[in-house]
Amino acid sequence: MAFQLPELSYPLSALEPHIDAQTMGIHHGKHHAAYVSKLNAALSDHPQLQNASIEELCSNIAELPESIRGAVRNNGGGHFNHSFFWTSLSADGGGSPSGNLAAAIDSKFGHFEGFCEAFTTAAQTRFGSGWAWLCRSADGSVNVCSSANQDNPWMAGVVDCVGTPLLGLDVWEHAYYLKYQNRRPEYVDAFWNVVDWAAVEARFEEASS
Ligand code: MN3
Repeated sequence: MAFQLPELSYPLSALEPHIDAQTMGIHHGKHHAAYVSKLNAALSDHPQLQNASIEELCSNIAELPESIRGAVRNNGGGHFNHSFFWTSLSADGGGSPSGNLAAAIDSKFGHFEGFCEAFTTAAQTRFGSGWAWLCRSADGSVNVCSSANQDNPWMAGVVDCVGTPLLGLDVWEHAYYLKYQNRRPEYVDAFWNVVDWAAVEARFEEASS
């Protein structure tokens, strides 16, 4: 089939104690896997769409046949978002960014702590299920936003987020409930310890080139 569940580049327990192995196993092996299989099912009668990248599918949601638009929005969004999330995290993560990304963050938010505060607010105030994002705008500046469900910043015109996603945080309960139950703020605090800033900086540089 067109899309496949990507392997994690680290063991399920790598992000302990911040994100626990049981959550990682279910999140990747069950939730993400289900988005991939439902996306493939939605595209099964549309071979011309099976060679598109997941970013292209997300970017063209509004042009997709109506019969599969909702399924691709939810499950294609879910596939992109989770693939992106896994590669935003590292056992050696945490700290803060450097270089051009750090400069863009300082320019927008005053300092790194100002960015963390804005991102945390976006994550905490997203009602129900969704994602918080750091994006790069076309002018090279960065911004923070959040999206509902499995929407993402590639879905221009469909969501309020603007730009190329650099960092995303899953705030669905399935991402934290086993360890943190209803305590989303503790999960968001823990997330900062596993952010792979080298990966986020590389995305910023790629979007800038
Ligand atoms: Mn999730």
